[in-house]
Amino acid sequence: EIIVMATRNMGKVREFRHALEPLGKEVRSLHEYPEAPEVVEDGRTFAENAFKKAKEIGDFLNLPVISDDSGLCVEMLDGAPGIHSARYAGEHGNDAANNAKLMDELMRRRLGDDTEQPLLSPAKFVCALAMYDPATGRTLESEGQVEGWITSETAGAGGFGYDPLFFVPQYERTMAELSVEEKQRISHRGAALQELLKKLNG
Ligand code: ITT
Ligand code: NA
Repeated sequence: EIIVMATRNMGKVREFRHALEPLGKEVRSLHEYPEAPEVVEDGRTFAENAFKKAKEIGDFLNLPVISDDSGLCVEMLDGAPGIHSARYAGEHGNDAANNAKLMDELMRRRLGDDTEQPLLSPAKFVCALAMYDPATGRTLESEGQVEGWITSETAGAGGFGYDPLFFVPQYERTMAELSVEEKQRISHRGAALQELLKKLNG
């Protein structure tokens, strides 16, 4: 069975493949549908943006799709970058620039603070998923979160996005130091996907 993920983010696609292929699903992304439109993400929440992506892409392709809208919320930055995570530094999907900007903002807040704490701020990743079938008009939605800390030094080469700066207390490593399997077990995306599959099958 084919599942179309309404995303162009290959980091996300890798994680969905890892979770869904063992269930006998073939995961396609928008790289296989280059004619699909660019969806304007002007919602106020992850869930609104996820729904918008699923609806517009599903109606365009006339296929059932799942979309993912996700991001990083940093406590000391009042929840930023949040729904703007993909273009925090200005250029969409430039992970290196986004990570540099995050360090910059947190270091600015730390000025005058003489402690040399490697853990700079509590933070969480959030993932909203929406599954939409244009044949029935039916939508299923789910959301997952994972809490951790932003560290002052990047570590690891796995994952994508802010993973090298996101310290996971449970593993005492950054998200980028985890295998896909380990990340899946504790991540916002893993949790959201489990919830979506439960709704789909129950
Ligand atoms: P699509 O809209 O095509 O799915 P996108 O990358 O633009 O791709 P989003 O608008 O949902 O997707 O932005 C998600 C951003 O949040 C992503 O680019 C990362 O910077 C960050 N992010 C989300 N999940 C993450 C994860 O598991 N690890 C690290 N960073 C993540
Ligand atoms: Na978004």
